[in-house]
Amino acid sequence: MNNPKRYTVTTALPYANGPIHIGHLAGVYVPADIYVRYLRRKGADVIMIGGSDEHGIPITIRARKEDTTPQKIVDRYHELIKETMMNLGISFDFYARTSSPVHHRNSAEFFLDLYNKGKFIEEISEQYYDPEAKEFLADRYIIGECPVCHNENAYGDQCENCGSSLSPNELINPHSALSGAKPILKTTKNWYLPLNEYEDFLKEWILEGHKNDWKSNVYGQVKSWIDDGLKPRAMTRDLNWGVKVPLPEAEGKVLYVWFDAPIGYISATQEWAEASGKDWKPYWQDENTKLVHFIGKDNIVFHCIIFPCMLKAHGDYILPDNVPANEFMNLENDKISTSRNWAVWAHEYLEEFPGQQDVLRYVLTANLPENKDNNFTWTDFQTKNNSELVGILGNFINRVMVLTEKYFDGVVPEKTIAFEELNQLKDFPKNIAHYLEKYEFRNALHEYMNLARLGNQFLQIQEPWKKQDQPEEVKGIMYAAVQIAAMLAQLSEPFLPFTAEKLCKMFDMKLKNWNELETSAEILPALHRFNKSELVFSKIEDKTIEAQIQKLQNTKTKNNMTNPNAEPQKSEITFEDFTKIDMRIGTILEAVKVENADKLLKMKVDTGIDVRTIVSGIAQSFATEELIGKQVTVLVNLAPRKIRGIESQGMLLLTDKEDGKLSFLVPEEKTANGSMIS
Ligand code: B3M
Ligand code: ZN
Repeated sequence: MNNPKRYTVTTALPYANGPIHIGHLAGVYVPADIYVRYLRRKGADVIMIGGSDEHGIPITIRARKEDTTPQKIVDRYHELIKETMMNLGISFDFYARTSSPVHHRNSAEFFLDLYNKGKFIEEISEQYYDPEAKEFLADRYIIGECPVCHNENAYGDQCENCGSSLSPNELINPHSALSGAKPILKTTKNWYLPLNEYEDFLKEWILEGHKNDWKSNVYGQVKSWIDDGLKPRAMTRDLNWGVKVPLPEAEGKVLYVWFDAPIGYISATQEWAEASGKDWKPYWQDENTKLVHFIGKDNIVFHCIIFPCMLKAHGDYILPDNVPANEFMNLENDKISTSRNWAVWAHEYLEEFPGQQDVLRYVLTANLPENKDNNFTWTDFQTKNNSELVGILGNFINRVMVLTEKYFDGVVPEKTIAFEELNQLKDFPKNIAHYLEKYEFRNALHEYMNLARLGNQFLQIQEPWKKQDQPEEVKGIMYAAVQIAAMLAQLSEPFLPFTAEKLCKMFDMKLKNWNELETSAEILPALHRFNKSELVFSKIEDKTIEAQIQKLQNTKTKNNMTNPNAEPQKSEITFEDFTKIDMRIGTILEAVKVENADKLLKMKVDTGIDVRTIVSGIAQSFATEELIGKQVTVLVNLAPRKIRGIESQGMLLLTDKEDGKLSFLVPEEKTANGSMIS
C-alpha cells in the first residue's frame, strides 16, 4: 500500500509461560521496533501493539509443571516479559494481556458476531475425556508409551524422547496426566470455522494479490497450505482456561486460543485508544490503514489464513497489508529450546550486560533470520561488538569528537570545502528507508554501517592531523566529518535507540524528521557547540564471552545428565587435593538449639580425635533428642568458623532427600569413632 494514512503494527503475543529469549527478539520484536521507530521519525500515524497471550494449553501445562495455578503463571511472566521488552527499548504504544476484561468482552463479542451471522458450523466429535477428573483432555494431557521408542512418558501429541509426532490413540497404555485414569472417548459439540469456504478469497487476496510484495518464505507456506486444501477448524475447545464461549449451551468450553489471541491485537488497540483519548476504529477498519503483523514462522498459518478468514467473516475489518514473518534464530548451531534451557534469556542478558542493550539489538539485527534460519554465537557477538560497533562506528564518532574538541574547542567549524561526501550524505536516509519499507532490516543496518565506513575512510584520506598549516582545509574537513557523524547519530535511532540518545546529548542536538534528513544539506551548522564526549561503545573481553560459553556448556552437560535435576559436576581436582581432605566417623554426644536461629543446632561430637563443637543448619530435619548417639561423618580439618558467635570446628556431611529434609552420610554398620574415610 502506497501512502497509507496510518499504520497498525502488531507483534506476536508471546505466551506468558516463560521468559523471552533472543529467538523472540530476532523473530519479532527487534525488527518490528526498528520499523515503528522509523515510521514515527517520518511523522507517520503509527501504533505498535503487543502483549501477553495468557490462554491456551501452554499456560496450563506450565502451571502443572510448577505446581501452581495458570493465573499465577501468567501474572509472573507477563510482568517479567513486559519489563524485559521495555528495558530493551521495544517501544510499544500498548502492551496488553489477553486476560484483560476488555479482551474477554471483545473476543466474546467477535465470536457472537460470527455466530449470529451463521459463519460457524457445529460439529459433534469424539474427544478424550478423563472420567475421574471429569474433564476433556488436550492431547498434551494424555501420557503413555511411545509406539516408536517405547519411552513411557510420551505425550498424546509428541514423544519428546524420539521426536515422533503422535496422536493420543497411538499411545500404548494411555493415561490422563490429571488423574492417571484411562481416558475414554466422549462426544462433544464444538464450533468450527469452515476454512474451506474461504479458499477462493485467500487465493485471490494472497496468491494473486500479494505474490510480489510478501516474503517468499511466507508466501510459500501459505500457498502450500491452500494447495493442500483447507478444512473446517474448531474455534472452541473443551477446556476451563480461556475466554468462555458466550453461548448457554457451551458450558465448560472456551474459545480456541488461536481464535482469541489475534483478536487480542484489536482489544489492545481499544485499551490504548481508551487510555490516550483516541478512536480505535480507524486503526482496524479504515481501508487506508496499513496493517502489518510481525511474527515468527511458526505463526504464519494463523496470521495469514485463520485470522484473515475471521476478519473476512466479520466483515468490518481490514486485512493485513503484509506479514513479514522471520525464520528461526538458532543458538550456537542448535535449535533454541525452552525445555532444554538452550537460549540466551533476554532478562539475563540485561543483568549480565548492563547498559549494552544496543549491542544485542545490533548483533541480532545484523543476523536476522529474514529468509532462512540463522545462528547466534557468542564469538560472533564479540566480533560484531569489537570490530564493528567499537572499531567502525564508535571509532569514527570518537575521532570526530576528539578532533573537533582539539582544533575548535568543540565548536562546529565553517564549511570551507564542498566535499562530494556531503552530497552523498542524504542518500543514506533514502537507502535505509527503501530497505526498511521492504522489511529488509539487515540490508538497512548494513547501509547504516556503510556511512560509518565512509566517515572513517574520509578521515583516513583527508588526514586533517597532517594539515595543521592549512587551517581553512582543516575546517572544511572537520565540517564534513561532523555532518557525517551527526547523520550517523540521527540514523542510529531505529536500530540503536540508547546510542542515539547518548549521541544526541554529546552533539547537543535533537532527532530530526526522517524526511528532512533525506533533503537536508546540513545537520549541524557552523558555530554549534558540542557537549562533552562520552564513551559510546566498549570492547567486550574474552573472559566475558568465555563465561557465556561456559554457561551454555553447563546447560549441555545438565541436559545430558541421568538426573537433570542434579547439580553439574564441579571442576576437576587432583588426587593430591583429595588427600588433603580429612573425614572421620564420629558420634553426636549433645545437641541443643542455637537461640534465635530456626535452623541451627550446636552439637558436641566425639570425632575419635577429640570432642569438639560443631554448629550445623539441620534443626528443621532432626529433633535434638533423636541425634544423641547418632553416628555421623565429619570433615575435621576444615578451618574453624564462627557461626552466630559460636566457633564451629568441623562440618557434618549431609545430603538432601526428596522431601526437602536432610539425611546423614553414615557407614552401614557401627564404626569406631575416628575411622577415616578414604
Ligand atoms: N502465543 C504463539 C507463540 O508465542 C502465540 C502467538 C499469538 S499471536 C496472536 O508463538
Ligand atoms: Zn518416542
